[in-house]
Amino acid sequence: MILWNDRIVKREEVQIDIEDRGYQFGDGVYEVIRVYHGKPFQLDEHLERLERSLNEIRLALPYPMEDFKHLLQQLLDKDPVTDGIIYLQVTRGNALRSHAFPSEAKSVVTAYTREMPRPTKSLAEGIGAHLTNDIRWLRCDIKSLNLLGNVLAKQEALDNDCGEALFHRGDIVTEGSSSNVFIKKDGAWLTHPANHLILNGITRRFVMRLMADLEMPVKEEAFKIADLLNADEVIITSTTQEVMPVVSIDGEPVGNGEVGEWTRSLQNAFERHIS
Ligand code: PSZ
Repeated sequence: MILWNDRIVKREEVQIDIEDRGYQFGDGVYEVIRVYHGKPFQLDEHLERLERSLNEIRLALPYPMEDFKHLLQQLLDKDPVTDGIIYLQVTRGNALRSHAFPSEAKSVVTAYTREMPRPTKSLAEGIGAHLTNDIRWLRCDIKSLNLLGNVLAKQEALDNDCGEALFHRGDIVTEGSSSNVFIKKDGAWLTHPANHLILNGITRRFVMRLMADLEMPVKEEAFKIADLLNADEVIITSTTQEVMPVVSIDGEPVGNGEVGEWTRSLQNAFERHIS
């Protein structure tokens, strides 16, 4: 089933126009919400970020956010998942192709649910990461449908037998292609400040609260490639990757190459919250 504007319909019934601006310009925003045991996780936080993304690109939902929240719950009731995701996107709608905002177009909303098991094997063993130049635009804080820079980086990581690409702008490490990154160095976690160069991840914020609970110092402070390569522990965080250990970077081990102690404590705390 698909939530299509204000109706929940069969997939075959959805009609997306070839002149939808999401299709032609990537003119829209999206969210991926985790579902654990059939219930959305951090739903309000995701909807708040959606509201922010919409405002930043001067787009509006066709109805109040509260109605959208109810529609998403109805979608989940009609198409339940145990451990999965809700994907949603909002585009600037259909109009004759022309860059400037159309005067008449109505925004188009779509959402669906999908089963997605937790990545338990990689969570236990960790993944390899690949450093790559951050070629994206300068509004990475907007969860925009334009993901070409992220797509190219992720493929480059996979081509190098790595699970994630880590972006750097000059000497500064920003974030992953679909995740935020933290390093543990000198007894504290460091992560890039939430400015225009990164997406302020819902998981990033949640994990920072876990760090505080566990009395692990955490600083939102830019760090360099050399700091990353010399870190004791490295993790990436995202809605689907949770607290994912990075155990090597371009083939070189992080620390002793094993999942670190602070990382394990964070993973345990994360599991307690979602179980
Ligand atoms: O299914 C997937 O692989 C997902 S679900 C969410 C993401 C990937 N990525 C979110 C993301 C991102 O795309 C960038 C560029 N930076 C950070 C993140 C992490 O954001 P949250 O924690 O909100 O998912």
